Amino acid sequence: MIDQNRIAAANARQEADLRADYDALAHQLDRRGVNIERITEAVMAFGVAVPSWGVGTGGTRFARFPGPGEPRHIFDKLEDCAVIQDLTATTPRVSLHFPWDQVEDMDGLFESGRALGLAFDAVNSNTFQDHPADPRHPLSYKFGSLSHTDPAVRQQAVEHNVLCIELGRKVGANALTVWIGDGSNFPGQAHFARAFERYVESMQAVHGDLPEGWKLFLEHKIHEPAFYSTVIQDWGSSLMAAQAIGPAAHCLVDLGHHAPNVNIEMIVARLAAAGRLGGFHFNDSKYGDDDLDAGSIDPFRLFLVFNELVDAERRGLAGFAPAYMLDQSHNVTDPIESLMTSAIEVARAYAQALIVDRASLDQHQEANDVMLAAQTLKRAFTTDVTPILAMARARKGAAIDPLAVYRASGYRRQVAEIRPAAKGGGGGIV
Ligand SMILES: [Mn+2]
Repeated sequence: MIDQNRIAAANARQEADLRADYDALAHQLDRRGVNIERITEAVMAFGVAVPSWGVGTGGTRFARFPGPGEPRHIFDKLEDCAVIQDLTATTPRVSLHFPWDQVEDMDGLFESGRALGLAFDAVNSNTFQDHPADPRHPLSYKFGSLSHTDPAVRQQAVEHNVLCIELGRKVGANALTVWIGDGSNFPGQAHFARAFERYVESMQAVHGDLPEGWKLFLEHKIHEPAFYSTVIQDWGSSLMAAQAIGPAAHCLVDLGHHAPNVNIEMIVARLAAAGRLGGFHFNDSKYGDDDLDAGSIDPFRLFLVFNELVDAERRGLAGFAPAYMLDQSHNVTDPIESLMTSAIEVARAYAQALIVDRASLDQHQEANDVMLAAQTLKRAFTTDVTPILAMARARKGAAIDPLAVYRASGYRRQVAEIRPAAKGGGGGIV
């Protein structure tokens, strides 16, 4: 954790400058009919969950270069997550992944989180790799899991998901995210329709085990690890599956899981209209990757996604309550620094979307005034909302400049003395 006095001392040095910038922005927004306090309050209430696996150094298929002080287990991971929350006040929840984060004493895990000021978000199952150490997993997922041709493998995968629900209940989670690696690498390898039917049937069994109030998130991905076809490839497959599985099934949009140039903001609008938008995994991508820091490549797209979310919220769509999470792999940066930066970038997109002049946008759209409609969005996107984000953090006791306070704290150096250096080597999803 980061010493509160350290944060307060750093903030005291920057407070006057922030106040001046904030007041200047308040005047500018006021002229546009926007009350800055309303935006700041909304940003203060905004949160995005951090994935437990995100605080470890990731890798590519080719290699992994571990950083110093890598977390050894979930308790170390929680400490790193607490640092992110201490400094940004934007990441109050952690998303666990099983079996990676499974411990004997799940109640103790819940308490450890609480002591650090953290709660738990959706839990994630893992049937994209084998679990050789687990006697409940004698069968291999090499050729699929929930959609496998062998009913015994499907049953094993269903039971793992049911176990994840049980573990999630112990830490106060209320959603299960299911991403499968099922698919094919060769034309002809799999029967598209039958594989999809088997997936739906398996997921119906998982759905039947959901506790009251829980949601089941279906995460689609266009490719990888299967490179020819995946069973839940796109939002269409995801929506079809969710509608067939049951009312608690919702589609989860991972920004990096689409083909390049796909209009993700429109997918968001469609899923919201269908009442099946479950939530997000935020990250960014340039080519076929899906793990770069949120807003690092295409911040305009992130803004356009939030523009649809704010619009859906404003229209009061029934049951609209998407879950927000980061899902990134940090190969060349300190994961804590990347996650802090990404959380702030996601909050930035939200704040920018909140200042869109929606009455004008509606008017320009109805009048087919293309240029003014486009400029209405651009005007919000090009507004520097940094003072709003910093003020929201400062009011919650977090840092005006999280990165500077983190580096000055020496946290990474301190944990590197306690945590043994991790070995590098081969690639693989981490
Ligand atoms: Mn994801």
